[in-house]
Amino acid sequence: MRKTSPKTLSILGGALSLCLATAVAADTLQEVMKARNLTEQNVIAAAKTYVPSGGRDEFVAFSSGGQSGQVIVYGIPSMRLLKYIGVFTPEPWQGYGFDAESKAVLDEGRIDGRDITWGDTHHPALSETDGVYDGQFLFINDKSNPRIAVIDLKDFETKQIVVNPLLRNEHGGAFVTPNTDYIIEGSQYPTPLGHEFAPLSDFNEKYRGAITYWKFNREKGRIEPENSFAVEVPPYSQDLSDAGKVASDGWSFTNSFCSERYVGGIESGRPPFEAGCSQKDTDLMHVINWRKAEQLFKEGKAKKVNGMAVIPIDLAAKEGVLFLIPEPKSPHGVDVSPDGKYIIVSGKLDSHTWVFSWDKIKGLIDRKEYAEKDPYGIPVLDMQKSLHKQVEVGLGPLHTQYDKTPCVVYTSVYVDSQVTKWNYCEGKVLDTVPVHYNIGHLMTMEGDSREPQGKYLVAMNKLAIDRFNPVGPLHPQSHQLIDISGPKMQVLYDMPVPLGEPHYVVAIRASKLKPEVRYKIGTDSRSGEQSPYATRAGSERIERSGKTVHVYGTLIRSHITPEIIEVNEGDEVFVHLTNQERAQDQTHGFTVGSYNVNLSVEPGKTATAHFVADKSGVYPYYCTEFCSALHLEMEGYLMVLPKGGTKDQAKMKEGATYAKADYDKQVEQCTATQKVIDSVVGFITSHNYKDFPLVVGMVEDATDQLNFAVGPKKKAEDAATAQDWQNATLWAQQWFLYQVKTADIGLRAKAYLEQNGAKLVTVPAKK
Ligand code: K7E
Ligand code: CUA
Repeated sequence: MRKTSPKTLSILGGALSLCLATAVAADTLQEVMKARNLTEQNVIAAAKTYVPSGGRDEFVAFSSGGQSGQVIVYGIPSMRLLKYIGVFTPEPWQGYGFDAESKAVLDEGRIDGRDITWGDTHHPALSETDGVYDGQFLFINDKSNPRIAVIDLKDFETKQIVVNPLLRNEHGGAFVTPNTDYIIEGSQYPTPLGHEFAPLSDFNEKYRGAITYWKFNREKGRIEPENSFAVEVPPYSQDLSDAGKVASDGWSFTNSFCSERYVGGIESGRPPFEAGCSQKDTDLMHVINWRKAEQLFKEGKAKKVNGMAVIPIDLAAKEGVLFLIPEPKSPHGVDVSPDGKYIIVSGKLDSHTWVFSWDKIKGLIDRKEYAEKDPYGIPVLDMQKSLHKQVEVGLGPLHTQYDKTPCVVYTSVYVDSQVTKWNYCEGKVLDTVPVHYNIGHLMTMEGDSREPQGKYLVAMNKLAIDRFNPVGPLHPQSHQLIDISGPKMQVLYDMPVPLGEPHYVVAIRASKLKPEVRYKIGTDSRSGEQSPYATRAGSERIERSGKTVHVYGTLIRSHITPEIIEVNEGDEVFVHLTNQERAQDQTHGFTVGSYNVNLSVEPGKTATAHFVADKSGVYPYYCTEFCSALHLEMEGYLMVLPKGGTKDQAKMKEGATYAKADYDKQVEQCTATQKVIDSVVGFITSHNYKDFPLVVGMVEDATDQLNFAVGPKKKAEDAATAQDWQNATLWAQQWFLYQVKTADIGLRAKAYLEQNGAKLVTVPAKK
């Protein structure tokens, strides 16, 4: 017969009294609104963004981290921060830039032999399959130091950084072609290509831009520089890019903002750049047939510049690779429609947004109907003949994103601080909403893919004056969430972003992301390969050869093996640590103070700390993640012996503190704990726990922990037989610790089952 245990009763009683207490203490909605001075609109906005405790967001956003050189991950609609991903900048929590493996990734981003430990990240791009986000990879550019990084969304880690060997800076990246064959990176400020010098007097002749098409190998998850190429372009100061899709697949578009080719010199009395770069009424959009350029590259017709294949301007012009079209003055943003039939460009100094028609452009190109040639011999198409519509959307329009509803778009309007919703097919404005303040990019859910999802829009505002609690002259950035599901846009939430100036964000339906929770044991997470230093429990060792010391160690709740490491002053030390855990979220850290060492070793991962022990002394090391009740005891000593020191300085004297009575007491405790474990196991196995994958994982973990207790138990009993009460007591203590870990996980699993309505399947066996 099944009886409700007294323990269950007391838990039930606790829950009941909690309910009653809530009912008594809670205010009504009206009272809360009054006390907090909230309007009905506010409450509706709150309800639209609120995700209850334990709930999930519908979309996951990847935001550029601006000058932080990182990527910020947050959920939509809750705007809750989920992660920072270290990309161009060391990120201590993830050990990124602190373990030898990630240092190798950051080293790929060195320029001219110099470490570049930050990045000006602007545009993240998600990998696409057939123009639709597939959730596999994320790419992001560094504007200041022309680089592209590859982040694998299996573990949200940066795997590769490539440096553009042609450019000194860029802006039109990262944008992917519809099957992620190429990642586009366009130049910004013109320079001589290939990192060369040329005097400014040769600006028109020697200074250039280049649109680079980095080949991406999806199987390897890496960019292949040897299979990548660039198209040389005039010194027009290229800005943003976008890849054509569907109708315009095989083409890409890049705008420019200083086709005047003006060079300032304010200090010598010349009018500044800003004046000279806005003389003309129009700038020039670059239209590039990258498929044709790829063919020329494969035929060996590209020339090599600093190791990169480049299609020169004259070849590009002759072979129908490169065309120009006048576009609104000082544009910022070129956005291809989901069907690829329209290209929308906004001029910062024009209140109109221009809609170009791909059909018209393609017709002009096919008929070789050119208005003129630019000074470099590039065919220029007639503006009016390429245009579909010009629409007045407000002062200082910048970027455009697409809605789920065909023909509907949203444009950020910088000077007017607003988002304008409009119909580009018919050319009419539908709605506007103020944002706070001076919006740069904006982003709709999957809004730059072939299948925009509508629903929400994020406005990335440059200025946050008066929006948040003041924190000094450097204000946070402001991301505003806007509901776009109805005919009228509604601002729902202001999120301060305190980590650099994010420029662009992309958001993907959360269900498309399938990140892993653990690594295969011994994985070098930065390369994705099995680490040559992977170490299994039981094979930990310290190997020396001359002045080099390799420590092969393991981490598991709650100890680091080895616990004493002895080296000589001046030794080069490698500490390779493998986390033996299979349980979710059981990350261990590792630091050696004063040596700038900090690792993050997630379950299954192998990471290496590398340093020269150049100062003798005693250096405690420890785990930096609060991983378990005995976390503080997850410690050890690095003994750096002074020159000329003797070996036994790291030896310990054994004391004999414990007697038989201590041992017996410890064993008694172990026996009592085992009873608790048995009852928890009884509860779990009598329920349908196998229907709960999370609990299955916990049960595996608990079983592991209990199996670990077997060895210490045997050692304790052997020592007791030999009447070595000191070691018998200590090993019995270790046996107990594994039991505690087992019970801890078991109780968590039990609570989860209770809270999630697990059903009784068998009657627990009577003990
Ligand atoms: Cu894509 Cu800031 Cu509009 Cu760069 S952005 S500047
Ligand atoms: Cu491992 Cu704390």
